[in-house]
This record gives sequence, C-alpha cells and structure tokens, in this order.
Amino acid sequence: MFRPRISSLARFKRAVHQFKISDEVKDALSTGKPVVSLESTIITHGLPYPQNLEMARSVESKIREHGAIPATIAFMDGTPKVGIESWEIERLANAAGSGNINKVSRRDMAYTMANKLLGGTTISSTMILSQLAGIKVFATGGLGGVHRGAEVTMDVSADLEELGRTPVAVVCAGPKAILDIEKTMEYLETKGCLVATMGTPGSNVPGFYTRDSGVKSPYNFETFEQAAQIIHAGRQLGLDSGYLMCIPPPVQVALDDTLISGIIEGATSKANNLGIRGKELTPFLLSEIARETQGASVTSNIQFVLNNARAGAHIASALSRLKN
Ligand code: PSU
Ligand code: MN
Repeated sequence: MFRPRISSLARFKRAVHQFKISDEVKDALSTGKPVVSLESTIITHGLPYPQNLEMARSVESKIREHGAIPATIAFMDGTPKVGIESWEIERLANAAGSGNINKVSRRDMAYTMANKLLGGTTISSTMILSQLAGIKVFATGGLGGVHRGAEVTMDVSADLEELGRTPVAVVCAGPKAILDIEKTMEYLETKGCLVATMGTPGSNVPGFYTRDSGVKSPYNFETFEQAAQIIHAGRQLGLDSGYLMCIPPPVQVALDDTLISGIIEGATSKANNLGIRGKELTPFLLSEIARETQGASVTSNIQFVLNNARAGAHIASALSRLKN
C-alpha cells in the first residue's frame, strides 16, 4: 500500500491543525458515510442576496435528501472551515456585494488566513480544503476556465490548475458559457484532468446555461455508479489529478442558446471597455447576465446547483460503497 513520505505526512499533520471540520462532517468521514463539499464563492460573489442564502440552504437539504452529508466550506475570520453552521452561511450571504469579503482561490488563502478575513472559497480552494479533510466529492454550479481572449489576457481560472493537481471530483454543469469552452477543454487535457459528461456515448460537454456547448466530451457515463468507478480507479492508482464530472442541466431550466450567447457577448465587451479583469471578471459577467435576463439566469443557476448536488450525493454514495 502507498504510504506518504514522512515529509509530506508531517506537512499534512501541520495543515489539518489550521482548519476546523464540523463534528457532523468529522463523524461522517470517520464512519465512511458519503460527504459532499460545497464552495462559498457562489454565495459571496456568484449570486445576489437573498437568492444566495436560499440557494446555500436548499443545496444542503438536497444533499441530505439524497443520502449524503453536506460540507459547505469558507474562511470565517481567517479560519478555513469545512462544514459551516447555518448562521455562518447567513453571515456570508449578507456580506455578498459589500466588498468586505474576499474571493479566495489558492493564491488568496494565506493572505486571508493571516489577515483573519471573511472569504468565499472558489472551486480551487474548496478542492484543496476538501482534499485535506478527506472529502472526495464536491458539487457546484459552473466551472471557471479559459476566458475569451485569454491568448492576450492570459486569464485562465485557478480552477483548472487545481483540477490538474488535486484528486477531488468536481460535479458541475460544465464550464460557464462566458468562457472559451474549447480552450478550457484543451487546458484540462494538458493538465491531466479526467472530464466525463453524463449522457449517452458521444454527448457533448454542457455549457452551464445550456445543455450542449457544442464541444465534445472526452468521456461519458450513464449512471452515478459508473462515475464513481472512474473516480475510484484513479484514486486506487494514486493519481494526483482531479475529476470533472459534468451534469447537463435539466431541459426545463436550461436557457435559450442564442439569447444567452448574445447577452454574454454584450457583457464581455462591456467588461473590456470598463477594464474589468482578474478576479473581478467572473462576478461582473455573472451579474450582467443576471441583469440582462431579468433574473432568469439566477433562477436557472440555483436549479443547476441543486441538480448537481443531487448527482454529487449519488456519486459520493456509490463511491462509499466501493472498497478501498
Ligand atoms: N459557478 C457559478 N458561480 C460562481 C462560480 C462558479 O455558477 O460564482 C465561481 C466559482 O467559485 C469558481 C469561480 O471557482 O467562480 C471562478 O472564478 P475565476 O474565473 O475568477 O477563476
Ligand atoms: Mn481569472
């Protein structure tokens, strides 16, 4: 059996003392119950109040309904917490849009801790903390990726780097349609991240707001058990790279393709003209899309997260039934 080298074990021991895991999550992990982690940037920088609060609460209930334990992750006054309390979720939701809360990717973690800041975790930092806590499955809405025009700006989400180096399964509705999905898939291939989409063989990757981005998915799976088997095989082998499991959004809540692409183009050029870049870009684009669709994108976004949470709970349950 693989044993970590002493140095990495010591490093790991030191790291686990720096963050808090809730009793419920700790208990679930030690007894082998399925656990699904959740990010918090979607609460703090992805959705407006009060829909962010409603989403954060209902996504936890959805995971419980489908037989797993939810673990929402965030930085509370600098402390990374895995499995925050209901009042903490409320605090994060209230702080959205206030400018008093940090959007935390890998590069922001140390600063957020050292300065005792409140922070919403993106996919990248949620993956890191999930891995440290021993959580294998993480559910969210949409993935960050290679931005349009990245050949000039070099704006590539830290989510993709993390998917190349941290062995956690991210269950989502695909890369957001605000991105260059083809380049995002190329990048994930280079980084060695498994990408599979739920559907019959040959199904394309979903485009977050739409069921079909037009870009081919490298692999497909038709049942949650099959998804779990893929993750299990990679973990058995000790691969360090991540797993991206894409769940096309339900037909009833997917948005109209041509409508949304027009809005995205408008929002992207507005961001260009205003000089909005870096970590502000994704939140800006999401809020523009929400405004232009009169809130329809927010309603859909919440439905996608719930749908992915359900899938995540099933994948985590199937994974917990597979022997190590
Ligand atoms: N998906 C959503 N809303 C969001 C995000 C994803 O539906 O707000 C967040 C995630 O936390 C993701 C982040 O990790 O956006 C990516 O930001 P950037 O493009 O700056 O890396
Ligand atoms: Mn970016």
